[in-house]
Amino acid sequence: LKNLSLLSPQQIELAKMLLKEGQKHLFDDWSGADVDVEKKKAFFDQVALLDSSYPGGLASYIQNAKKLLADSKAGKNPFDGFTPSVPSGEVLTFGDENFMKLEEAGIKEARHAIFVLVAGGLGERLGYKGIKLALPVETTTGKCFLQHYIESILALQEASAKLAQDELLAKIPLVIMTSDDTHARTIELLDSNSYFGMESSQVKLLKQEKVACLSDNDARLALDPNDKYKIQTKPHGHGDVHALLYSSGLLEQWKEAGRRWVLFFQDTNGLLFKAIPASLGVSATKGYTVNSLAVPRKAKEAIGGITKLTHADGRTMVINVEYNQLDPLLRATGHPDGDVNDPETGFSPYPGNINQLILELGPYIEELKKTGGAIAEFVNPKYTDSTKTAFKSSTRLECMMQDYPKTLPPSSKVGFTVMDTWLAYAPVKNNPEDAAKVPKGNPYHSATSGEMAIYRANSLILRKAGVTIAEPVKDVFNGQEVEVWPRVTWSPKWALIFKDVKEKVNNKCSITEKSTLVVNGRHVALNGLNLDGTLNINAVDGAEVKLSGVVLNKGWSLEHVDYKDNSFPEEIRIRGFKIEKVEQFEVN
Ligand code: UGB
Repeated sequence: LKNLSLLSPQQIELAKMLLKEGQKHLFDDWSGADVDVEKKKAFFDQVALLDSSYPGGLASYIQNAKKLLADSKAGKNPFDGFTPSVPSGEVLTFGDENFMKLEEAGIKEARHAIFVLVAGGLGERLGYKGIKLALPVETTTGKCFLQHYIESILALQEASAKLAQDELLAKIPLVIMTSDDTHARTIELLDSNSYFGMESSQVKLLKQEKVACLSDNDARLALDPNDKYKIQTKPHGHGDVHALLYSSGLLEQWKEAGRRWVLFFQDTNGLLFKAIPASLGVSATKGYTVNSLAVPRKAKEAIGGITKLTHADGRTMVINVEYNQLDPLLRATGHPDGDVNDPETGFSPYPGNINQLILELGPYIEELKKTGGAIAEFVNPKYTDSTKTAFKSSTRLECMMQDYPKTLPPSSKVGFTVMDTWLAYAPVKNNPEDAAKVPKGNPYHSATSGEMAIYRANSLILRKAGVTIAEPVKDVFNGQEVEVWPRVTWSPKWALIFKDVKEKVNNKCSITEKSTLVVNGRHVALNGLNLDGTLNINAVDGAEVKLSGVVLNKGWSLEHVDYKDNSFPEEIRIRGFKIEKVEQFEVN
């Protein structure tokens, strides 16, 4: 290395650091100083990037890895000394007086919000090649997740500014965390759709970097099998979002501008914005510095459980325990059956984490100043045998955004809000084959169930507002039995909260099971409308539309599609049906 005149002083320091941290093997196959000069430069560029994108630098990463790998080898329990118990939080019932009050409080607060969408993950489990943000939420309108999210934030922005009669904070910022896997395609999706109506300056993209892979228990960095001048890298997890936000400097700017809440959310939950106003209302009225949104959880369901952990020394915290750790933790602490449903409710007593966090901005910044955004990490090596001396393939450190409360002082107000699953949570994560294998009664978390959940929620909300909605029928798509409700969709500007819906429909309306209703417009009132078929309403802003009477036509039907049938596009195959548009009534 000394002979390499190509090295800058900074690179020489990085080389020394690598040697000090036991990484000499990286250079074992390097040829003479004058060979592969460009590749060697690129190697040090990569090392510099790995160094600058990890809180504390690459040396810290290697040291943390050594410690976590030693703990893993020793079989150390990450919850050693802690006893789990069921925490208490806010349990909300959709549509009651308390819920509606919280929704209004949430709308009021929305103008102080910042939304942060973590979208660096690729849909590997889903078996979809594109970015998940580009997938349709439902195929009646075909709107993609990103469009739905942006339209929801814009509607919140407008409703909140109107309530406060204040334009000062009007533009709600949206941060999107991307990765090398999703960055370019996210920009392309935004650009080619004029940011779905949002001002481009409102959207900030922060790209997370991957971390170095580790090839053994000594945390020796793994080289790319095809390139001896490149370190192999893998994603570090959604926990990166905190360090990225901190180092961007954006949080301080927003705090100065009067913002108060940071709302984190995931890439494919089409129901989420139905739960946002009330949960933000809970944060504001309860003064929670951390508020996690949760849903009732079936035992062993593949979502984490929100758990109160009490240490032998008296410390307590309310934190997500991942589903693969909850069962062993319970068994080890006097619950021999582990993670099981409460026979009375049919659900696990531990609420399910849906990774929607609302953090109060001021305390969040204070905490990040202490930690630099570093989040408790874990490592999950797949060992070749029980001696745990070698790995089947390289591993890396990982981190999760919901582990943020782990470092908080005990005085912090950490709470959670439980809402019905039908209202709040329908992610699209599993491919058809895996979804079909989900134990009966547990949610599929597939493109099929994600779309059906939208129709179900909208139908149930209309029903609660007095509309007569037909009972759903059962059908099987891609091996998954689902309830098919009338295909009701509306744009967020039509209704954000239950009060909006109640004001725009009356109890003389009815919708049959075969029906499809698309409401796209602000002032559309359904006043004694009897729908048996498809009705598509598009109203420009300012138009006042009142609909009554009977709409009867052949409507739109769902045609089965097999996921193995390559003649259909991937986004159709993964849901197992296609909408056949036979006949509709359109109001423009
Ligand atoms: N993501 C990133 O932005 N970067 C990454 O490096 C990785 C992911 P997954 P996961 O709600 O159902 C979480 O892979 O991590 C984004 C919780 O840990 O879909 O397996 C990615 O783009 C779990 O407790 O989920 O499980 C996506 O938007 C439970 O709540 C998001 O992070 C579960 O979500 C989540 O990534 C759930």
